[in-house]
Amino acid sequence: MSILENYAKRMYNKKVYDCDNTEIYNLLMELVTDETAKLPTRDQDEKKKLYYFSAEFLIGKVLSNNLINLGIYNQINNELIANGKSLMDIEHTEKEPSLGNGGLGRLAACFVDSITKMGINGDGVGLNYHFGLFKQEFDDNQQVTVPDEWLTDKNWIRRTQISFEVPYRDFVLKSTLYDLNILGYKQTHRNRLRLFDLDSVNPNIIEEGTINFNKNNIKENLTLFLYPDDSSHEGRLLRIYQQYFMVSNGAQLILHEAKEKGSNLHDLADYAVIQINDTHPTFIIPELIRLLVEKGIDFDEATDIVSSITAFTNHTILAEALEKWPISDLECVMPHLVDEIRRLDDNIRQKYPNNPETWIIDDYSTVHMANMAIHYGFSVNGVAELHTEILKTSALKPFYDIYPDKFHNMTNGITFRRWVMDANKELSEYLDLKVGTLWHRNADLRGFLDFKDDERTLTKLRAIKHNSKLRLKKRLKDRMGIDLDEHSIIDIQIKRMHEYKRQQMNALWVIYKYCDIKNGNIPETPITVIFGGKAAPAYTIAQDIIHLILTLSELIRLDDEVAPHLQVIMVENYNVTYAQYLIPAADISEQISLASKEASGTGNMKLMANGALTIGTLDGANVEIRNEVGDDNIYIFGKESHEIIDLYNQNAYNSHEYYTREQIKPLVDFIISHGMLYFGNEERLYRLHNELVTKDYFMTLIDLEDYIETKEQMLRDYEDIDAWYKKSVVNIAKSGFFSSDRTIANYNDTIWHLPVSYGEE
Ligand code: 26Q
Repeated sequence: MSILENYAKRMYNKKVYDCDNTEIYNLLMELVTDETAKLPTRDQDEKKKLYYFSAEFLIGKVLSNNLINLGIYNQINNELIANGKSLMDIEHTEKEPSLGNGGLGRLAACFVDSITKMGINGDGVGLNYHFGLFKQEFDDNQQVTVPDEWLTDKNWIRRTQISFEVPYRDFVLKSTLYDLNILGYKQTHRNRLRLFDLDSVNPNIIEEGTINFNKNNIKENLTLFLYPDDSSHEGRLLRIYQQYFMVSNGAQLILHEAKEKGSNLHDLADYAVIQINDTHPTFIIPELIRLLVEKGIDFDEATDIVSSITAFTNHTILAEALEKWPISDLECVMPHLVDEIRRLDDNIRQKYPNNPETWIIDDYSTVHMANMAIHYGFSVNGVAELHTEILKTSALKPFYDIYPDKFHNMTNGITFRRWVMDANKELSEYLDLKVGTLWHRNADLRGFLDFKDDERTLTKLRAIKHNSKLRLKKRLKDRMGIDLDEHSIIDIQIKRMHEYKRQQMNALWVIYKYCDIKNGNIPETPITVIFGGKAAPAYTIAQDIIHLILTLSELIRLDDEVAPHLQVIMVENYNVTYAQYLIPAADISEQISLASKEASGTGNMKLMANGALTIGTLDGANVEIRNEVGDDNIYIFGKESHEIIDLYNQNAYNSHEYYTREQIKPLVDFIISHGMLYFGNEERLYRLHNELVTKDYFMTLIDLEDYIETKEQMLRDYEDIDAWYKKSVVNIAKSGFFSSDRTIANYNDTIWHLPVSYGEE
C-alpha cells in the first residue's frame, strides 16, 4: 500500500480517493510530522550554534514547502493527481502564519531555510503572536484593519516543556516555548523556530472586529499582535515589553542549552553566536550580561563575552526607523536593565569622549538601540553593496571611523526552493529540463543563457508566463471577483506601503496613461498594473496612497473608453501566499524607490528569478541586479543616491518647482479632479495632493518625467516579444547570485564560522 493510502486508512479508515481536502491536508500534516521526527537536530553533535533573533519570521504556508524540502513533493503530488485531488486546492485549508510585516521578516524566513539547507546548526528565535500582523480589508476604497486569526487548531507550531521566568518591574511572567521545525532541502537534520509565548494571553480583550485592545493589561495582551500601534505611549511601552520578553527568554535559552552541553559560561563563545535582525532584539546585550553577572561572572568579562558573540544587521537608513527609547520608558518596564545600560554608556563616553553622536544615551535621556548594538557587537552589516557603502560613508560614518573592521556587506538573498520551485512549478520543471537539477542546491542557472537565442525556449517561457497569469486570474476572480486580462502586460509593485517606495509615483504614471488613452493613444497591448501592500495603521499618508490607488482603479474600471486597455488592481491583504501567485505572473517588476532609501529589496530578486524585467532606480540591490544582467536587460531611471543625499544635505529639493512643470501639473492635479472626488474621499485626496505639492519629502516628482519616459520605452520594447523574452532569459539565468544560500555562506564565512554539512542527494 502506498504511504498516503496507509495514512488515509489509519486516520480515517478510507481510501485517499474518498477523503475530502481537509482530511487529506490532515493526513499530509501527519505524514510530514512523522518524517520530520526522523530528522535529529544538530545539538547532539555540535557545540556551537547560531541563534538568529528576529521580531518577525514571515514563513508563508508550510505544507508544500516541507514536502519539497523532504524531497517527496512530486511523489505525493502524482499520487494525489491519480486520485483526482489537487495539492493547490488542499493547501487552501492552511492559513499562512502571520508573523511578520515585510522584507525583514521574509528575509528571516529565507535565512532559516538556507541555514538548515547548508547544514548549519542554527535556530530562529522570536515570538508567537496570536494574531500577528493585521489582516487588510478594503471598504469604501480605504484600508480597514481586522485581526488575522491564523493560529487555528491545525498549525505547525508545537508546544514544548521549556519555560522561563521574565522579570518586569511589577511582576514576573512565565513563558512557554513553542517550536516550529525547519526542514532544509534534502537535509539529514532539522533546525527550529523557537517562538516564545505566554499562556495568559487573552483574545477576548480585543474589541469586536477591530485590532484595538487594552494596552495596559500586559499579562493578557503581550503576544496578541505584532507591532501594536506605536503612535501612543501605551503602544510603545508594549513594544518594549515584547522585545524584552523575546530577548530575556532567548538569552535564558542560550544559557540553558550551552550549560547542557557542558559550558562553564566563561567559554560561552564556543557555544553560541547571535545574529540580531535589526535593532529590535538589541536588549539581548544588556540582558545576557545581566544573566551572566547573576551567575557570578564579573561585569567586564560578561560584557566582553556578550560583545564577542553578538552581531547586528541594519536594514534601514531612514532616521525615523532607527529605534530609540526614552530611559523613563525602560524604567517603567525593566528598571534592572537601566543601570547596566548606563554603565555600558559610561564606558563609551570614557572611551570616545569626542564622539558624542555615538553615545548610547543622548542629552535627552534617550537610548539609541543601534549605537548599543554597534559598540557592543563584533559585526555590523548592511544588506546590499550600496546600502553598506551609505552606512559607512554617511548614516553610520562616526562608527565606521572607529571600527572600520566591524563593517561587512551581506547582500540579501531569497530561497529558490520557495520562490521558484514552490511558487512556479512549471518554470522550475522547464529549468530542470534545460540545465539539470543541480540548481535546486546551488541556484546556478547560468546554463540557461545558452538558450537565449533558441526560438522554442522563448515560446515556452511565454507559455509558462501565460499559465501563471491564468493561475493568478483564477485567484483574483475567487477572492475579489475581478477579471484579469491574461493577455495584458502585467506590471507589479508589491511591498509595504511607504512614501519612499513611491507607489504614488506609479499611480501618477497610471494617471498619465489614463489621460493618454483618453487622448486617443491606445496601447498596442493592454496593461494591468497590480499593487499589493499594507500600510501601518498610524501612517496616514500611506493610507491616502492606498486610497488614491483604489479610487483610480474604480474610476478606470467604470470608464468604457479606457477599461479595455488599462486596468488597475490593488489586491486585498497582500501576503506571502499572494506573492506566490503574483510573482510568476509578472512581466514588469516595479522597484522605484527614491535612490538611497531602499536598503536592499528582495521582491526585486524574486521577480527577476521568475523572468520579470525590472524598472528601477539605482537603489538597494537593484544596483547589483544591473551588474548581473547588464544595462540592456534592465530599465534604470532617476537620480542616483549621491545626488539625492546631496539634495537632503543642502535641503535643496523644492517639490513646487517640479509640480509647476507642464507634464507634471495636470497629473498631480488629477488627484483632486471632479472625477476622482466623485469616487474618492475629499480629505484623503486633498491631503495627498497638498503633500506632493508643498513637501514631497521622498521626492516623488523629481524622477516622474524620467520614469514615464522609461516605462514608455519598456512598453514599446514589449511589442518585440522575442527580444523581450531574451531579456527574460538573461534575468532568470543571472538570478542565482541572489540565492539566500549564497548570503548565508557569506555570513558564515565572515561572521559566524560554524561547520557546514551539505545533505545527501
Ligand atoms: C522601528 C521602530 C519602531 C517601530 C517599528 C520599527 C520597525 C519595524 C519594522 C522598523 C523597521 C521594520 C522593518 C523593516 C524592513 O522590513 N526593512 C526591509 O528589510 C529588507 C531585508 O533586508 C530590505 O530588503 C528592505 O529594503 C528593507 O526596507
